[in-house]
Amino acid sequence: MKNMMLLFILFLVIIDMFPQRTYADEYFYDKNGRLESVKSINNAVDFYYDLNGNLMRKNPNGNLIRNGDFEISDTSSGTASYWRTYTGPGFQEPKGEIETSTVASGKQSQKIITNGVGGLYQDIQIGGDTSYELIGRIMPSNMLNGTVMLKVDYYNASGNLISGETLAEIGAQNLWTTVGGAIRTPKGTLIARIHFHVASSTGGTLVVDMVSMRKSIYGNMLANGDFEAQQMNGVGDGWGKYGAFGEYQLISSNVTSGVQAQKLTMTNVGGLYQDIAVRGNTLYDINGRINISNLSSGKVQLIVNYFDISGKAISGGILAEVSVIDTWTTTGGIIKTPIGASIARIHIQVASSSGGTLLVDMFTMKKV
Ligand SMILES: [Ca+2]
Ligand SMILES: [Ca+2]
Repeated sequence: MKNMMLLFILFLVIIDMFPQRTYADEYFYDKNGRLESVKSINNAVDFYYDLNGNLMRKNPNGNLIRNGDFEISDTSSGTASYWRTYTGPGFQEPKGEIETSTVASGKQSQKIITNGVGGLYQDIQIGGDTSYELIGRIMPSNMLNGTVMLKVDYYNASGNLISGETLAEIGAQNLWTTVGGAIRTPKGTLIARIHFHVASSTGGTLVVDMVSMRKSIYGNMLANGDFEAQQMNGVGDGWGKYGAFGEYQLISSNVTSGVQAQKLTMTNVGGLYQDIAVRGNTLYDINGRINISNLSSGKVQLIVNYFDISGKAISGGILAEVSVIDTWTTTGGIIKTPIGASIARIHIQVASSSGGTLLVDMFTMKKV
């Protein structure tokens, strides 16, 4: 009897290390009590509201990650709901903190502080032999060595590891970088374990936010390229401002995808940018739509600059230019990253000292 009991306890301990399964629909609400998402096994529906709170759109291909924006947490834990830090041989369990000053979306992000190799994960129940796009925004700091990775491990119905892959790896610190891209789950996959992994022998600090995973055969690597997600200071989540003082606003009157587009009213040279983790010597296709309403001189340019694993600038240049007025124009092209590139910084820039006004929407980047 005693032995049976011991076996049972051992069984429980082992089971706890296996990927977690979910069984029922889960309902997620925003801070205003509006239904934001309904998630079930390998399925999610997201709900979008206009600035007045009216339901504008349902997206049946919603985000499969639970609490991917880290807005849900309880005060007793430093790790946001649905996320876990890892323990076990070879790992240093990180200290989790809910971060409220350095965020990429909403009011919270997840900070982890490690003394060695360790990280944060979530298990997602999904389908095998299926294509998804998985992206997140990360900001490493206080690392003396090593890198930060986005890794995915695939488990079968018995909880056995089938295979794993590293989707992105960066070493640049104190910058928000979008990491991720397309994945195809191996046959027999029931659970994908999504890791944000600090691969540093002395550890470091990592802030994570805006994690999403959707069914997709396209595999867009940009965060919020369609400017549908919420905003901070008028700029769509995931994007940064630079250059001249300008006005930034998300508008819903003249859009080319979904219900929102980004409006820029610049008084001099400047615009929007986003840093994306890339591999060196690799082809990517970058495309987006631009609608210029006012530009007295110069062009609107798409510029890509490259940085190495330590964050040092390598090279860069203009990918495309637009000057057509009052027309949604698709612009972009294929880039080949230089050898050693780790980050591509994409700028959408008004290249005119007299400024200009334009709308931006539907930006995508994918591996060719
Ligand atoms: Ca957030
Ligand atoms: Ca849009």
